[in-house]
Amino acid sequence: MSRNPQETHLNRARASLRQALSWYSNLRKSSKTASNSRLVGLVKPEVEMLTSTLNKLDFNMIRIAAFGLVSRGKSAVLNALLGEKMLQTGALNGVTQYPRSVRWNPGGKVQVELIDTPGLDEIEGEARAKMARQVARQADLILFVVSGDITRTEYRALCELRRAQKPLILVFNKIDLYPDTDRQKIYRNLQQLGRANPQSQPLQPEEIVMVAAEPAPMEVRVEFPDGTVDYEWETPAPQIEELKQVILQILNREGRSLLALNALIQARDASANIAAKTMEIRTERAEDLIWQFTKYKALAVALNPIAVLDVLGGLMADLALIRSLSRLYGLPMTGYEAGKLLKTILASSGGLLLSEVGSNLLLGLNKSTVAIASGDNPANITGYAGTAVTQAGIAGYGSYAIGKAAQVYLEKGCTWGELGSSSVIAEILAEVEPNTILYRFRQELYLQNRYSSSQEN
Ligand SMILES: Nc1nc2c(ncn2[C@@H]2O[C@H](COP(=O)(O)OP(=O)(O)OP(=O)(O)O)[C@@H](O)[C@H]2O)c(=O)[nH]1
Ligand SMILES: [Mg+2]
Repeated sequence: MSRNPQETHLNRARASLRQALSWYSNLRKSSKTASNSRLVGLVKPEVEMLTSTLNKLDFNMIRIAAFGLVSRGKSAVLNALLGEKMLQTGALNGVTQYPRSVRWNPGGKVQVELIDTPGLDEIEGEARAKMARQVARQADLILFVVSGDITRTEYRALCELRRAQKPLILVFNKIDLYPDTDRQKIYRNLQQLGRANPQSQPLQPEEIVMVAAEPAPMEVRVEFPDGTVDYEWETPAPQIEELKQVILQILNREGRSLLALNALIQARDASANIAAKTMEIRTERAEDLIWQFTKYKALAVALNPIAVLDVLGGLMADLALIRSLSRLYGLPMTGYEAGKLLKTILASSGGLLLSEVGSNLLLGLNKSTVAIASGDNPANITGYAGTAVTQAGIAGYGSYAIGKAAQVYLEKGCTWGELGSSSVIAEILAEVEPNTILYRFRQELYLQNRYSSSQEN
């Protein structure tokens, strides 16, 4: 690892995105058929997304979005961080109607963009909630703002973000409204949130920060020297310092790794979408191709009297099928997929070999000798035909299975090769230091995987 792992992560992410882009721009050049230009149109949003994500990496700008239900104080929290009232706040629900971003200079080298979003639970504002979700998807770090015990909608949104692998800080705002004991109780409840779910850890103390972004004015009793008493309204200063420190620490320790990770997650999702769209549009032609290969291979195996040539010929046909399929889809065929596929091929050739051995035992003759010896003896001819049909069936089925396996691997595995986004994500997560958001994240993923694999068993 280089002296600065964060720089390495950024460089790996850049390389991965460049590779993905070059693959998919080849798609555009590969053929000029009508279905191809339709496909290019279909995957345009993903390709554009990859391009803009790559550009963002070069700017080194970390995007932090405030996210949550209406009136929790999202805008107020961002104002408090900025130290001035740049974003409108108010008691009515739905003050913020569109996402808005402001630059924040917290000191140090990192550039930060703070993004304010509309409330998630906008009444008659499904479109606004959708906007908020889109912003959240692109953010590198989320400030999830709540102002007390959380509601079901908040809990769901929180789970959704965790599933989407979003690093977040739970900001408990408006603490000025709660007496200390209530505040501690709510804090403990928030911490236990994760526990409700067997695949989740409880939130760590560093992941929950209590603030009062825009404390309500308080009536204070003022006693004058002459004994008269008066009451005045005073607005307490915001309590935001702890949140600022937590953010600064995250930015310094892992800001660039977060940037890299987020770019890779977006690239992974974009690649998966591209693969799915490609598969969909090419299904019919792929099915034809697989069927043709299946027929030819079955025929070749049935007609070929020499056992070893059966297996070799079958193997060649399978490899050719995979190559044709990956060309048809225009999807990257990485070593990872090729390796997995090879196993499938060997298993299928194994089937062929076994049938060869099995029929030899059964008939006491191999197909080659039956062919030679059959002459004009009708019984022998039937023997030959029976063996050949079984073998051809197995070979044909093998081809079919391989064609199907190739489809699945091309679709699911296109991000797992050398420099594939999923591989680089795994690499980065394997290297993160303890006591970072990413480290906790990795534990979370580990738990999730363990949970889902125990569910499958
Ligand atoms: N008491 C108290 N009130 C707060 C605090 N922070 C914000 N508020 C008040 O809560 C209300 C909502 O604050 P906003 O910042 O507008 O909330 P928002 O989440 O941006 O709301 P929308 O944009 O409508 O979704 C305003 O009246 C704020 O004055 C706080 O720390 N304490
Ligand atoms: Mg707002």
